[in-house]
Amino acid sequence: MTTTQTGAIGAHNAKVMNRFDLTKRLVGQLKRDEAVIGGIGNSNFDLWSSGQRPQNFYMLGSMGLAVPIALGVAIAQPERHVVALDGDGSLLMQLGCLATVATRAPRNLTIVVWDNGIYQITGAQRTASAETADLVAIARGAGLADSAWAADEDEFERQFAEALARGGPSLIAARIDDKPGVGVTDRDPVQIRQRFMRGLGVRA
Ligand SMILES: Cc1ncc(C[n+]2csc(CCOP(=O)(O)OP(=O)(O)O)c2C)c(N)n1
Repeated sequence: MTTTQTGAIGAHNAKVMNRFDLTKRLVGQLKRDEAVIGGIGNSNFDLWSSGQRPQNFYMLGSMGLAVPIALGVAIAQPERHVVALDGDGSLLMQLGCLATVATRAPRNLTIVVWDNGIYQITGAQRTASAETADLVAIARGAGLADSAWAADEDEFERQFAEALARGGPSLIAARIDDKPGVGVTDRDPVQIRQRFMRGLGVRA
C-alpha cells in the first residue's frame, strides 16, 4: 500500500467508487475458500448479489459486528484468510474492534470499509467520516499500520491481492457513492449460520 504510505491518497482525494463493482472485483479474487463476513445492510446485500458462497456470512441486524465476527473466525481458522466488509457508520459504532484486531494481529484478516459518509440505509444521515473522521488514520492509530485508502478501482484490486498474498491484518478503505445495495439478503439467520458452518467445514 505504498501510495498511501507516501501520503498521496487520503480520505478526500481518493476516487469515489461503487460498492457493488468493488465487491465483485474482491469476490473475483477469492480462490482459496476465504471466508467473507458482510456487515449489516448494503455491505451484505452487495456480497449476496455478487454470488453466494458457503464461506460468506451475512450479518443481520447489528451495526459494527462484521469485524469482531471476522476476528473470531480468523483466530479459529488461522489457515483460512478472512475478510470483513463493513460500512463507515457501522465501523464508527465499533471502533474498539480495530485496537483488538491490532493487538491480536491475525495474519489472515483483511478489513474492507465502504465509506460513503452516510448511514445510507436509514436515510442518508451524515456520518463523522463525512466531517472530521479519517478511518484510515483511526485504524493506524489503533495499531493497524497496514491501512490505506484505495485511490481507484485498480489500486483497490492491487491492495486486496497484496493483502491476500502477504497476510494481515490489513485495512483497505474505499470511498463509495450513494447507490443502494444490489438485491436483498434472505433474512434467514439459521440457514445463514448453518451454511456458513458447513462452508467452514465445522458442520457436516
Ligand atoms: C446498534 C444499531 N443501531 C442502529 C441501527 C439502525 N441501522 C441499521 S443500518 C444503519 C446504517 C448503517 O450505516 P453504514 O454502516 O455506514 O452503511 P450504509 O447504510 O451507509 O451502507 C443504521 C443506523 C442498527 N441496526 N443497529
